[in-house]
Amino acid sequence: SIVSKRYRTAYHFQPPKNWINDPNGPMYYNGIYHEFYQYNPNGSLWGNIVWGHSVSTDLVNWIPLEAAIERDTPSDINGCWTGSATILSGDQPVIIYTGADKENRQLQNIVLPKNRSDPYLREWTKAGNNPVIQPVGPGLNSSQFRDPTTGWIGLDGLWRIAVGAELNGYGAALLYKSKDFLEWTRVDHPLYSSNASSMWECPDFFAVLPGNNSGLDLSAAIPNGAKHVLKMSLDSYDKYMIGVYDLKRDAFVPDTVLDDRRLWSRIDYGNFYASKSFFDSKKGRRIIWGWTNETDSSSDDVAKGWAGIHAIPRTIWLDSYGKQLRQWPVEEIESLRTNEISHQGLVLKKGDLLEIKGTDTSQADVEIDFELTSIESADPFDSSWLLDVEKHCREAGASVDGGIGPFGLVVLASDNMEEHTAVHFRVYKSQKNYMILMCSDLRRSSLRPGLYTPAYGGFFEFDLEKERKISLRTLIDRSAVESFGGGGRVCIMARVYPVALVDDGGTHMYVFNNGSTTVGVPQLRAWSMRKAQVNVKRG
Ligand code: DQQ
Repeated sequence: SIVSKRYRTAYHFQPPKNWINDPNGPMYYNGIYHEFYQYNPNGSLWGNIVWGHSVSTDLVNWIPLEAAIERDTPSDINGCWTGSATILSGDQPVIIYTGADKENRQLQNIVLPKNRSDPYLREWTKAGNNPVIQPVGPGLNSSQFRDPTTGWIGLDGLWRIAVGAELNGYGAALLYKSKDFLEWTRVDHPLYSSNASSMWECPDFFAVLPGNNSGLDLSAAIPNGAKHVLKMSLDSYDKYMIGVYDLKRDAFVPDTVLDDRRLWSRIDYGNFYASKSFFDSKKGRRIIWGWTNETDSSSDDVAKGWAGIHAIPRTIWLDSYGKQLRQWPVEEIESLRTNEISHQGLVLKKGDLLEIKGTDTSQADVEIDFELTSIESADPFDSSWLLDVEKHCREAGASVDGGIGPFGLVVLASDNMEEHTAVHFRVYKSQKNYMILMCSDLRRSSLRPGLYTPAYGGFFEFDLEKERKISLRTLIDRSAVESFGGGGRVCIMARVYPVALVDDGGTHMYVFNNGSTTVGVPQLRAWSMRKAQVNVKRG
Protein backbone atom coordinates (compact mmCIF):
# COMPACT_ATOMS: atom_id res chain seq x y z
CA SER A 1 0.00 0.00 0.00
CA ILE A 2 1.01 3.66 -0.32
CA VAL A 3 1.32 4.23 3.44
CA SER A 4 3.46 1.14 3.81
CA LYS A 5 5.93 2.27 1.12
CA ARG A 6 5.94 5.88 2.24
CA TYR A 7 6.95 5.19 5.83
CA ARG A 8 9.02 2.03 5.50
CA THR A 9 12.63 2.68 6.50
CA ALA A 10 15.48 2.15 4.02
CA TYR A 11 18.38 1.31 6.30
CA HIS A 12 16.99 0.54 9.76
CA PHE A 13 16.60 -3.11 10.76
CA GLN A 14 13.20 -4.71 10.21
CA PRO A 15 11.86 -7.99 8.81
CA PRO A 16 10.14 -8.07 5.39
CA LYS A 17 6.75 -7.80 7.08
CA ASN A 18 4.78 -8.21 10.35
CA TRP A 19 5.31 -7.14 13.96
CA ILE A 20 8.74 -6.90 15.58
CA ASN A 21 9.74 -5.83 19.09
CA ASP A 22 12.78 -6.40 21.34
CA PRO A 23 16.24 -7.21 19.96
CA ASN A 24 17.24 -10.61 21.32
CA GLY A 25 20.54 -12.44 21.80
CA PRO A 26 22.76 -10.24 19.60
CA MET A 27 26.20 -11.78 19.14
CA TYR A 28 29.26 -11.99 16.93
CA TYR A 29 30.32 -15.57 16.25
CA ASN A 30 32.74 -16.97 13.67
CA GLY A 31 32.74 -13.87 11.48
CA ILE A 32 28.97 -13.37 11.52
CA TYR A 33 26.75 -10.93 13.39
CA HIS A 34 23.46 -12.40 14.58
CA GLU A 35 20.38 -10.35 15.33
CA PHE A 36 17.34 -12.14 16.74
CA TYR A 37 14.09 -10.35 17.48
CA GLN A 38 10.65 -10.73 19.00
CA TYR A 39 8.47 -11.51 15.99
CA ASN A 40 4.82 -12.23 15.22
CA PRO A 41 4.86 -14.49 12.12
CA ASN A 42 1.10 -13.98 11.65
CA GLY A 43 0.55 -10.23 11.60
CA SER A 44 1.53 -6.69 12.41
CA LEU A 45 0.30 -6.50 16.02
CA TRP A 46 2.01 -8.08 19.08
CA GLY A 47 1.25 -11.82 19.62
CA ASN A 48 2.32 -15.42 18.80
CA ILE A 49 5.87 -14.37 19.61
CA VAL A 50 8.80 -16.39 18.20
CA TRP A 51 12.46 -15.47 17.67
CA GLY A 52 13.07 -14.07 14.19
CA HIS A 53 16.68 -14.38 13.03
CA SER A 54 18.93 -12.44 10.63
CA VAL A 55 22.66 -12.49 9.97
CA SER A 56 25.15 -9.96 8.64
CA THR A 57 28.84 -9.41 8.07
CA ASP A 58 28.66 -5.61 8.38
CA LEU A 59 25.71 -4.71 10.67
CA VAL A 60 24.16 -2.81 7.73
CA ASN A 61 22.98 -5.46 5.25
CA TRP A 62 21.01 -8.38 6.70
CA ILE A 63 20.07 -11.82 5.41
CA PRO A 64 16.72 -13.13 6.69
CA LEU A 65 16.59 -16.69 8.05
CA GLU A 66 13.90 -18.99 9.38
CA ALA A 67 12.69 -18.37 12.94
CA ALA A 68 15.30 -19.63 15.42
CA ILE A 69 13.02 -20.43 18.37
CA GLU A 70 9.39 -21.43 17.98
CA ARG A 71 6.50 -22.07 20.39
CA ASP A 72 6.44 -25.83 20.51
CA THR A 73 7.00 -26.97 24.11
CA PRO A 74 4.88 -26.57 27.26
CA SER A 75 7.38 -24.06 28.67
CA ASP A 76 7.14 -21.63 25.73
CA ILE A 77 3.79 -22.47 24.11
CA ASN A 78 2.40 -18.98 24.82
CA GLY A 79 5.43 -17.13 23.54
CA CYS A 80 9.20 -17.26 23.14
CA TRP A 81 10.08 -14.00 24.81
CA THR A 82 13.23 -11.99 25.32
CA GLY A 83 16.61 -13.48 26.14
CA SER A 84 20.34 -13.28 25.54
CA ALA A 85 23.24 -15.16 23.99
CA THR A 86 26.45 -16.14 25.77
CA ILE A 87 29.48 -17.72 24.14
CA LEU A 88 30.82 -20.38 26.53
CA SER A 89 34.55 -21.16 26.58
CA GLY A 90 35.13 -19.13 23.44
CA ASP A 91 33.21 -21.26 20.98
CA GLN A 92 29.93 -22.63 22.35
CA PRO A 93 27.01 -20.24 21.81
CA VAL A 94 24.02 -20.73 24.07
CA ILE A 95 20.79 -18.78 24.31
CA ILE A 96 18.67 -18.39 27.41
CA TYR A 97 15.18 -16.93 26.91
CA THR A 98 11.83 -16.60 28.62
CA GLY A 99 8.96 -18.84 27.68
CA ALA A 100 5.36 -18.22 28.66
CA ASP A 101 3.39 -21.37 29.50
CA LYS A 102 -0.37 -22.08 29.30
CA GLU A 103 -0.99 -20.31 32.61
CA ASN A 104 1.21 -17.40 31.52
CA ARG A 105 3.88 -18.27 34.05
CA GLN A 106 7.30 -17.17 32.87
CA LEU A 107 10.05 -19.76 32.69
CA GLN A 108 13.64 -19.60 31.50
CA ASN A 109 14.68 -21.98 28.72
CA ILE A 110 17.89 -22.89 26.89
CA VAL A 111 18.58 -23.51 23.20
CA LEU A 112 21.86 -24.58 21.59
CA PRO A 113 22.91 -24.48 17.91
CA LYS A 114 22.15 -27.81 16.25
CA ASN A 115 25.25 -27.59 14.09
CA ARG A 116 28.04 -25.21 15.06
CA SER A 117 29.70 -25.58 11.66
CA ASP A 118 26.69 -24.01 9.91
CA PRO A 119 28.07 -20.48 9.47
CA TYR A 120 24.62 -18.94 10.03
CA LEU A 121 23.60 -21.17 12.98
CA ARG A 122 20.20 -21.57 11.39
CA GLU A 123 18.80 -24.29 13.62
CA TRP A 124 18.56 -24.27 17.40
CA THR A 125 17.76 -27.24 19.65
CA LYS A 126 15.90 -26.94 22.92
CA ALA A 127 17.71 -28.34 25.97
CA GLY A 128 16.23 -31.55 27.37
CA ASN A 129 15.94 -30.13 30.88
CA ASN A 130 13.90 -27.03 29.94
CA PRO A 131 12.67 -25.03 31.71
CA VAL A 132 16.01 -24.50 33.43
CA ILE A 133 14.62 -21.89 35.82
CA GLN A 134 11.12 -21.95 37.32
CA PRO A 135 9.30 -18.88 38.61
CA VAL A 136 9.51 -19.96 42.24
CA GLY A 137 11.12 -18.65 45.40
CA PRO A 138 10.52 -15.97 48.00
CA GLY A 139 8.96 -12.70 46.88
CA LEU A 140 8.58 -13.74 43.24
CA ASN A 141 5.60 -13.07 40.98
CA SER A 142 5.42 -15.85 38.36
CA SER A 143 4.12 -13.56 35.64
CA GLN A 144 6.76 -10.87 36.25
CA PHE A 145 9.92 -12.90 35.81
CA ARG A 146 11.69 -12.62 32.48
CA ASP A 147 14.40 -11.47 30.06
CA PRO A 148 17.61 -13.23 31.25
CA THR A 149 20.92 -11.46 30.54
CA THR A 150 24.13 -12.61 28.91
CA GLY A 151 26.21 -14.65 31.37
CA TRP A 152 29.37 -13.62 33.21
CA ILE A 153 31.72 -15.46 35.55
CA GLY A 154 31.93 -14.70 39.28
CA LEU A 155 34.85 -15.01 41.73
CA ASP A 156 34.03 -18.70 42.34
CA GLY A 157 34.35 -19.48 38.61
CA LEU A 158 30.61 -20.14 38.25
CA TRP A 159 28.37 -18.57 35.62
CA ARG A 160 25.98 -15.82 36.60
CA ILE A 161 22.95 -14.37 34.88
CA ALA A 162 20.41 -11.78 35.97
CA VAL A 163 16.67 -12.06 35.33
CA GLY A 164 14.27 -9.10 35.33
CA ALA A 165 11.59 -9.47 37.98
CA GLU A 166 9.19 -7.98 40.38
CA LEU A 167 10.50 -8.85 43.85
CA ASN A 168 8.01 -8.22 46.66
CA GLY A 169 6.31 -5.79 44.28
CA TYR A 170 9.46 -3.85 43.34
CA GLY A 171 11.87 -3.79 40.38
CA ALA A 172 14.77 -6.23 40.60
CA ALA A 173 17.49 -8.00 38.66
CA LEU A 174 17.56 -11.45 40.28
CA LEU A 175 20.85 -13.32 40.35
CA TYR A 176 21.28 -16.98 39.34
CA LYS A 177 24.40 -19.21 39.38
CA SER A 178 25.43 -22.26 37.38
CA LYS A 179 28.41 -24.50 36.71
CA ASP A 180 27.35 -25.64 33.24
CA PHE A 181 24.75 -23.04 32.14
CA LEU A 182 22.07 -25.74 32.33
CA GLU A 183 21.41 -26.16 36.02
CA TRP A 184 20.75 -22.93 37.85
CA THR A 185 20.27 -21.94 41.48
CA ARG A 186 18.99 -18.64 42.74
CA VAL A 187 21.45 -16.57 44.78
CA ASP A 188 19.94 -15.45 48.12
CA HIS A 189 20.08 -11.76 47.16
CA PRO A 190 19.36 -9.93 43.90
CA LEU A 191 22.13 -8.42 41.80
CA TYR A 192 20.30 -5.17 42.54
CA SER A 193 16.76 -4.05 43.32
CA SER A 194 15.05 -0.77 44.02
CA ASN A 195 11.81 0.08 45.75
CA ALA A 196 11.71 3.30 43.70
CA SER A 197 10.23 1.31 40.82
CA SER A 198 8.08 -1.63 39.75
CA MET A 199 8.97 -4.56 37.40
CA TRP A 200 12.21 -4.28 35.41
CA GLU A 201 12.11 -5.67 31.90
CA CYS A 202 15.16 -6.55 29.85
CA PRO A 203 18.00 -5.94 32.33
CA ASP A 204 21.46 -5.60 30.78
CA PHE A 205 24.66 -5.72 32.84
CA PHE A 206 28.11 -4.92 31.48
CA ALA A 207 31.55 -3.55 32.33
CA VAL A 208 33.02 -0.33 30.90
CA LEU A 209 36.30 1.56 31.32
CA PRO A 210 35.81 5.32 31.87
CA GLY A 211 36.89 7.37 28.85
CA ASN A 212 37.73 4.29 26.81
CA ASN A 213 35.47 3.48 23.92
CA SER A 214 36.72 -0.04 23.41
CA GLY A 215 34.34 -2.56 24.88
CA LEU A 216 34.87 -5.24 27.49
CA ASP A 217 34.03 -8.91 27.17
CA LEU A 218 31.76 -9.99 30.01
CA SER A 219 33.27 -13.46 30.26
CA ALA A 220 36.81 -12.06 30.74
CA ALA A 221 38.39 -10.79 33.97
CA ILE A 222 37.28 -7.28 34.95
CA PRO A 223 40.20 -4.85 34.50
CA ASN A 224 41.24 -2.40 37.23
CA GLY A 225 39.31 0.84 37.16
CA ALA A 226 36.33 -0.69 35.39
CA LYS A 227 32.81 0.36 36.25
CA HIS A 228 29.60 -1.55 35.66
CA VAL A 229 26.37 -0.48 34.05
CA LEU A 230 22.99 -1.87 35.00
CA LYS A 231 20.31 -1.05 32.44
CA MET A 232 16.61 -1.75 32.96
CA SER A 233 13.50 -1.08 30.87
CA LEU A 234 10.53 0.55 32.57
CA ASP A 235 8.01 3.38 32.15
CA SER A 236 8.55 3.14 28.33
CA TYR A 237 12.24 4.11 28.64
CA ASP A 238 15.57 2.36 28.98
CA LYS A 239 17.25 3.66 32.11
CA TYR A 240 20.63 2.94 33.61
CA MET A 241 22.83 3.27 36.65
CA ILE A 242 26.62 3.42 36.79
CA GLY A 243 28.34 1.71 39.68
CA VAL A 244 30.70 -1.08 40.59
CA TYR A 245 30.23 -4.81 40.66
CA ASP A 246 31.31 -5.81 44.16
CA LEU A 247 32.67 -9.28 43.44
CA LYS A 248 32.81 -10.34 47.09
CA ARG A 249 29.25 -9.37 47.85
CA ASP A 250 28.28 -10.49 44.35
CA ALA A 251 26.14 -7.40 43.94
CA PHE A 252 25.91 -4.22 41.90
CA VAL A 253 26.56 -1.06 43.91
CA PRO A 254 25.42 2.15 42.14
CA ASP A 255 27.56 5.28 42.56
CA THR A 256 24.48 7.33 43.36
CA VAL A 257 21.04 6.18 44.39
CA LEU A 258 18.20 8.38 43.17
CA ASP A 259 14.91 7.79 44.97
CA ASP A 260 12.89 9.43 42.22
CA ARG A 261 13.14 7.21 39.15
CA ARG A 262 12.21 10.08 36.84
CA LEU A 263 15.76 11.28 37.45
CA TRP A 264 17.46 8.03 36.38
CA SER A 265 19.66 8.47 33.31
CA ARG A 266 18.34 7.16 30.02
CA ILE A 267 20.02 5.29 27.20
CA ASP A 268 17.79 7.28 24.85
CA TYR A 269 15.27 10.02 25.63
CA GLY A 270 12.95 9.14 22.75
CA ASN A 271 11.31 6.01 21.34
CA PHE A 272 13.80 3.29 22.26
CA TYR A 273 13.07 0.31 24.51
CA ALA A 274 14.15 -3.19 25.56
CA SER A 275 17.72 -2.57 24.41
CA LYS A 276 20.44 -5.17 24.67
CA SER A 277 24.20 -4.87 24.23
CA PHE A 278 26.91 -7.34 23.24
CA PHE A 279 30.68 -7.40 22.99
CA ASP A 280 31.84 -7.34 19.37
CA SER A 281 35.13 -9.28 19.41
CA LYS A 282 35.74 -8.38 15.76
CA LYS A 283 36.28 -4.70 16.49
CA GLY A 284 36.67 -4.73 20.28
CA ARG A 285 33.64 -2.56 20.97
CA ARG A 286 30.35 -2.88 22.84
CA ILE A 287 27.28 -2.44 20.65
CA ILE A 288 23.75 -1.73 21.84
CA TRP A 289 20.56 -2.47 19.91
CA GLY A 290 17.14 -1.07 20.85
CA TRP A 291 13.55 -1.43 19.67
CA THR A 292 11.59 1.51 18.25
CA ASN A 293 7.85 1.06 18.04
CA GLU A 294 5.45 2.68 15.60
CA THR A 295 3.66 5.77 16.93
CA ASP A 296 0.80 5.67 14.44
CA SER A 297 -2.34 3.65 15.26
CA SER A 298 -2.81 -0.14 15.28
CA SER A 299 -5.11 0.14 12.29
CA ASP A 300 -2.30 1.97 10.46
CA ASP A 301 0.00 -0.93 11.35
CA VAL A 302 -2.49 -3.44 10.00
CA ALA A 303 -2.76 -1.37 6.81
CA LYS A 304 1.02 -1.15 6.51
CA GLY A 305 1.48 -4.87 7.15
CA TRP A 306 4.47 -4.17 9.37
CA ALA A 307 5.30 -2.53 12.70
CA GLY A 308 8.49 -1.84 14.62
CA ILE A 309 12.12 -1.30 13.72
CA HIS A 310 15.45 -1.53 15.52
CA ALA A 311 17.50 1.62 16.02
CA ILE A 312 20.87 1.77 14.24
CA PRO A 313 23.29 -0.36 16.31
CA ARG A 314 25.38 1.99 18.45
CA THR A 315 28.82 1.77 19.96
CA ILE A 316 28.38 2.45 23.67
CA TRP A 317 31.02 3.55 26.20
CA LEU A 318 31.44 5.53 29.42
CA ASP A 319 32.62 9.16 29.43
CA SER A 320 35.94 10.05 31.06
CA TYR A 321 34.21 11.37 34.21
CA GLY A 322 32.70 7.91 34.72
CA LYS A 323 29.23 9.43 34.90
CA GLN A 324 27.44 9.25 31.60
CA LEU A 325 27.20 6.72 28.81
CA ARG A 326 27.87 7.92 25.29
CA GLN A 327 26.67 6.31 22.08
CA TRP A 328 27.44 6.66 18.41
CA PRO A 329 26.07 4.84 15.34
CA VAL A 330 28.44 2.03 14.32
CA GLU A 331 30.91 3.32 11.73
CA GLU A 332 29.71 0.73 9.18
CA ILE A 333 26.55 2.76 8.60
CA GLU A 334 28.73 5.43 6.94
CA SER A 335 29.19 3.02 4.00
CA LEU A 336 25.68 4.07 2.89
CA ARG A 337 26.64 7.75 2.60
CA THR A 338 26.61 9.26 -0.85
CA ASN A 339 26.52 12.77 -2.45
CA GLU A 340 28.27 14.62 0.35
CA ILE A 341 27.50 18.30 0.66
CA SER A 342 29.42 20.50 3.06
CA HIS A 343 29.31 24.07 4.31
CA GLN A 344 31.87 25.94 6.40
CA GLY A 345 31.66 29.13 8.38
CA LEU A 346 27.90 29.68 8.40
CA VAL A 347 26.54 32.27 10.80
CA LEU A 348 23.06 31.99 12.26
CA LYS A 349 21.67 35.22 13.66
CA LYS A 350 18.44 35.41 15.59
CA GLY A 351 15.59 34.34 13.31
CA ASP A 352 17.76 32.76 10.60
CA LEU A 353 16.43 29.71 8.79
CA LEU A 354 18.78 28.31 6.16
CA GLU A 355 17.81 25.55 3.78
CA ILE A 356 20.27 22.66 3.32
CA LYS A 357 19.94 21.68 -0.30
CA GLY A 358 21.44 18.90 -2.36
CA THR A 359 20.63 15.78 -0.33
CA ASP A 360 17.77 13.35 -0.34
CA THR A 361 16.01 14.90 2.65
CA SER A 362 14.00 11.75 3.38
CA GLN A 363 17.08 9.52 3.65
CA ALA A 364 20.05 11.42 5.03
CA ASP A 365 22.86 11.58 7.56
CA VAL A 366 23.62 15.09 8.84
CA GLU A 367 26.49 16.24 11.07
CA ILE A 368 26.55 19.81 12.35
CA ASP A 369 28.84 21.64 14.75
CA PHE A 370 27.25 24.64 16.41
CA GLU A 371 29.68 27.13 17.91
CA LEU A 372 28.63 29.68 20.51
CA THR A 373 29.92 33.19 19.87
CA SER A 374 29.33 34.09 23.52
CA ILE A 375 28.09 32.32 26.64
CA GLU A 376 27.15 35.49 28.49
CA SER A 377 23.44 35.43 27.97
CA ALA A 378 22.68 31.84 28.98
CA ASP A 379 19.39 31.72 30.90
CA PRO A 380 19.45 30.24 34.42
CA PHE A 381 18.86 26.51 34.81
CA ASP A 382 16.04 25.22 37.00
CA SER A 383 16.65 21.69 38.28
CA SER A 384 12.92 20.98 38.60
CA TRP A 385 12.86 20.71 34.77
CA LEU A 386 14.74 17.40 35.14
CA LEU A 387 11.61 15.76 36.54
CA ASP A 388 9.75 16.22 33.27
CA VAL A 389 12.01 17.29 30.40
CA GLU A 390 9.28 16.63 27.81
CA LYS A 391 7.11 19.24 29.52
CA HIS A 392 10.00 21.70 29.37
CA CYS A 393 10.50 20.94 25.65
CA ARG A 394 6.82 21.69 25.06
CA GLU A 395 7.12 25.02 26.86
CA ALA A 396 10.52 25.98 25.45
CA GLY A 397 9.67 25.10 21.83
CA ALA A 398 11.68 25.81 18.69
CA SER A 399 10.04 29.20 18.12
CA VAL A 400 10.26 30.45 21.74
CA ASP A 401 13.34 32.67 21.97
CA GLY A 402 15.95 32.34 24.71
CA GLY A 403 19.33 33.74 25.68
CA ILE A 404 21.24 31.01 23.86
CA GLY A 405 19.06 28.87 21.65
CA PRO A 406 16.87 27.36 20.47
CA PHE A 407 19.11 26.51 17.52
CA GLY A 408 19.22 23.31 15.55
CA LEU A 409 17.89 21.35 12.65
CA VAL A 410 14.46 21.13 11.03
CA VAL A 411 13.82 17.93 9.09
CA LEU A 412 11.04 16.43 6.97
CA ALA A 413 9.45 19.84 6.48
CA SER A 414 6.68 20.34 3.94
CA ASP A 415 6.83 23.23 1.45
CA ASN A 416 4.92 25.62 3.70
CA MET A 417 6.34 24.27 7.01
CA GLU A 418 2.92 23.08 8.10
CA GLU A 419 4.67 19.80 8.75
CA HIS A 420 8.14 19.71 10.29
CA THR A 421 10.21 18.03 13.01
CA ALA A 422 12.63 20.22 14.98
CA VAL A 423 15.73 18.90 16.75
CA HIS A 424 17.20 21.72 18.79
CA PHE A 425 19.37 22.87 21.68
CA ARG A 426 19.26 25.50 24.42
CA VAL A 427 22.06 26.45 26.76
CA TYR A 428 21.43 27.15 30.45
CA LYS A 429 23.79 28.22 33.20
CA SER A 430 23.62 26.13 36.37
CA GLN A 431 25.53 26.83 39.59
CA LYS A 432 28.56 24.78 38.62
CA ASN A 433 28.42 24.37 34.90
CA TYR A 434 26.36 24.66 31.76
CA MET A 435 23.37 22.45 31.05
CA ILE A 436 22.39 21.79 27.44
CA LEU A 437 18.80 20.95 26.63
CA MET A 438 18.19 18.83 23.56
CA CYS A 439 14.64 18.43 22.24
CA SER A 440 13.19 16.43 19.38
CA ASP A 441 9.81 18.00 18.89
CA LEU A 442 7.27 15.93 16.94
CA ARG A 443 4.21 18.09 17.62
CA ARG A 444 4.17 19.50 14.09
CA SER A 445 5.64 16.42 12.39
CA SER A 446 2.49 15.42 10.55
CA LEU A 447 -0.94 16.68 9.56
CA ARG A 448 -2.35 13.18 9.99
CA PRO A 449 -4.60 12.67 13.02
CA GLY A 450 -4.22 9.88 15.59
CA LEU A 451 -0.42 9.95 15.93
CA TYR A 452 1.61 10.09 19.14
CA THR A 453 3.63 13.29 18.75
CA PRO A 454 5.51 14.23 21.94
CA ALA A 455 8.35 16.72 22.32
CA TYR A 456 11.11 14.40 23.57
CA GLY A 457 13.96 15.91 25.55
CA GLY A 458 17.05 15.33 27.65
CA PHE A 459 19.71 17.42 29.39
CA PHE A 460 23.47 17.01 29.43
CA GLU A 461 26.13 18.84 31.37
CA PHE A 462 28.73 20.57 29.24
CA ASP A 463 31.94 22.42 30.00
CA LEU A 464 31.46 25.44 27.74
CA GLU A 465 34.49 27.24 29.18
CA LYS A 466 36.62 24.49 27.64
CA GLU A 467 34.66 23.61 24.53
CA ARG A 468 32.40 26.01 22.65
CA LYS A 469 31.11 23.53 20.10
CA ILE A 470 27.93 21.51 20.49
CA SER A 471 27.49 18.85 17.85
CA LEU A 472 24.38 17.27 16.41
CA ARG A 473 24.15 14.20 14.24
CA THR A 474 20.78 13.17 12.85
CA LEU A 475 19.99 10.10 10.79
CA ILE A 476 16.82 10.54 8.77
CA ASP A 477 15.27 7.39 7.38
CA ARG A 478 11.77 8.20 6.11
CA SER A 479 9.69 7.62 9.29
CA ALA A 480 12.75 7.47 11.59
CA VAL A 481 14.62 10.50 12.95
CA GLU A 482 17.51 9.38 15.16
CA SER A 483 19.58 12.12 16.80
CA PHE A 484 22.81 12.24 18.80
CA GLY A 485 23.60 15.43 20.72
CA GLY A 486 26.97 16.51 22.15
CA GLY A 487 28.81 13.57 20.62
CA GLY A 488 26.27 11.02 21.83
CA ARG A 489 25.61 12.40 25.33
CA VAL A 490 21.88 12.65 24.70
CA CYS A 491 20.31 10.36 22.08
CA ILE A 492 16.73 10.76 20.86
CA MET A 493 15.10 8.23 18.57
CA ALA A 494 11.75 9.24 17.07
CA ARG A 495 9.14 8.12 14.54
CA VAL A 496 7.25 10.57 12.34
CA TYR A 497 4.66 10.17 9.58
CA PRO A 498 4.57 13.34 7.46
CA VAL A 499 2.08 13.47 4.61
CA ALA A 500 4.75 15.37 2.64
CA LEU A 501 6.88 12.23 2.60
CA VAL A 502 5.48 11.22 -0.74
CA ASP A 503 8.51 10.70 -2.88
CA ASP A 504 12.00 12.14 -3.25
CA GLY A 505 12.05 15.91 -3.11
CA GLY A 506 8.84 16.15 -1.10
CA THR A 507 10.47 17.48 2.05
CA HIS A 508 13.02 20.10 3.12
CA MET A 509 15.77 20.41 5.68
CA TYR A 510 16.97 23.58 7.43
CA VAL A 511 19.31 24.83 10.14
CA PHE A 512 17.93 27.62 12.32
CA ASN A 513 18.54 29.85 15.29
CA ASN A 514 15.74 31.49 17.25
CA GLY A 515 17.84 32.50 20.25
CA SER A 516 19.20 35.99 20.98
CA THR A 517 22.85 34.98 20.72
CA THR A 518 24.38 34.50 17.27
CA VAL A 519 25.53 30.94 16.68
CA GLY A 520 28.23 29.90 14.23
CA VAL A 521 28.25 26.70 12.20
CA PRO A 522 31.95 26.06 11.51
CA GLN A 523 31.08 22.82 9.78
CA LEU A 524 27.97 21.19 8.35
CA ARG A 525 28.10 17.99 6.34
CA ALA A 526 25.20 16.01 4.97
CA TRP A 527 24.87 12.90 2.86
CA SER A 528 22.06 11.09 1.12
CA MET A 529 21.82 7.55 2.46
CA ARG A 530 21.55 4.62 0.09
CA LYS A 531 19.08 1.84 0.74
CA ALA A 532 20.61 -1.10 2.62
CA GLN A 533 19.83 -4.75 1.92
CA VAL A 534 17.76 -5.25 5.06
CA ASN A 535 16.28 -8.74 5.10
CA VAL A 536 15.62 -8.77 1.38
CA LYS A 537 15.44 -12.32 0.05
CA ARG A 538 18.01 -12.77 -2.70
CA GLY A 539 18.21 -15.12 -5.63
N1 DQQ B 1 8.89 -7.81 25.46
C1 DQQ B 1 8.99 -9.23 25.61
C2 DQQ B 1 9.21 -9.46 27.07
C3 DQQ B 1 9.80 -8.17 27.52
C4 DQQ B 1 9.04 -7.17 26.74
C5 DQQ B 1 7.75 -9.89 25.09
C6 DQQ B 1 9.72 -5.83 26.63
O1 DQQ B 1 10.07 -10.57 27.31
O2 DQQ B 1 9.72 -8.01 28.90
O3 DQQ B 1 7.60 -9.66 23.71
O4 DQQ B 1 9.33 -5.12 25.51
